[in-house]
Amino acid sequence: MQNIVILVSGSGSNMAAIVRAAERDNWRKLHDARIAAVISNRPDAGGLKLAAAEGIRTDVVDHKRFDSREAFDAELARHIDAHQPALVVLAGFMRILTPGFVARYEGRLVNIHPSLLPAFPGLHTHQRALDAGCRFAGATVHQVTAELDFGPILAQAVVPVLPDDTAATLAARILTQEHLLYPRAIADLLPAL
Ligand code: NHR
Ligand code: GAR
Repeated sequence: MQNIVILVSGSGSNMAAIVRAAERDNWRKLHDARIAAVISNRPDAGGLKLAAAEGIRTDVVDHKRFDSREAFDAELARHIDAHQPALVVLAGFMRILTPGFVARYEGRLVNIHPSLLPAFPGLHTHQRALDAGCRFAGATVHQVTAELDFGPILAQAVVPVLPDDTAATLAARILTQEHLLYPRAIADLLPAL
């Protein structure tokens, strides 16, 4: 069985899209894969309730209880490794990960970032795309490496920027595409793991 562990920090809509795609497309039969657990660094993340409602195991490793990134990442890795994952998926996960953590999961750690990388790594991507006058924006699924939002690109989706867009309207248009893109990119990756 290929176990997938999903890390979230917020509302978890990408996580929910992956869970629904796994059910709809029967990843159990097709890829011998399942979503084994959803882990959040925030106890109040909406994604935890969504996952629990789907019958998925949930877990919290609160980064505020640790005084270094290394200590947080070590505890996070311990909770992840309990599920012996073939793949670790960042879905709106908001903590930068240490090089040691990234090395542990090399080749089986992926992220979705709400910009057309290599443009706009880091935070506040939608406002930065608007400020730059971009006519197109989008999302990127990439392998996670030690360098933030810089790992090999696996898939991208493009949306137009419309004249009256705000960061919020652009984010919503991109998020709709993320929900299609991320499950597809993961399904494409599973046979290679
Ligand atoms: N870690 C590594 N090593 N490499 C990547 O490519 C990573 C990563 C951790 C998270 C997601 C990423 C995104 O898609 C991601 C990619 C958080 C921050 C950030 O600045 C930046 C990028 C991403 C996620 N976080 C602040 C921090 O100090 C905290 C912000 C907050 O809590 O709201 O960790 O954009
Ligand atoms: C998504 O747009 C995701 O790409 C982005 O946050 C949103 C999370 O939504 N990720 C980052 O900005 C990572 N730094 P979700 O929790 O509903 O999936």
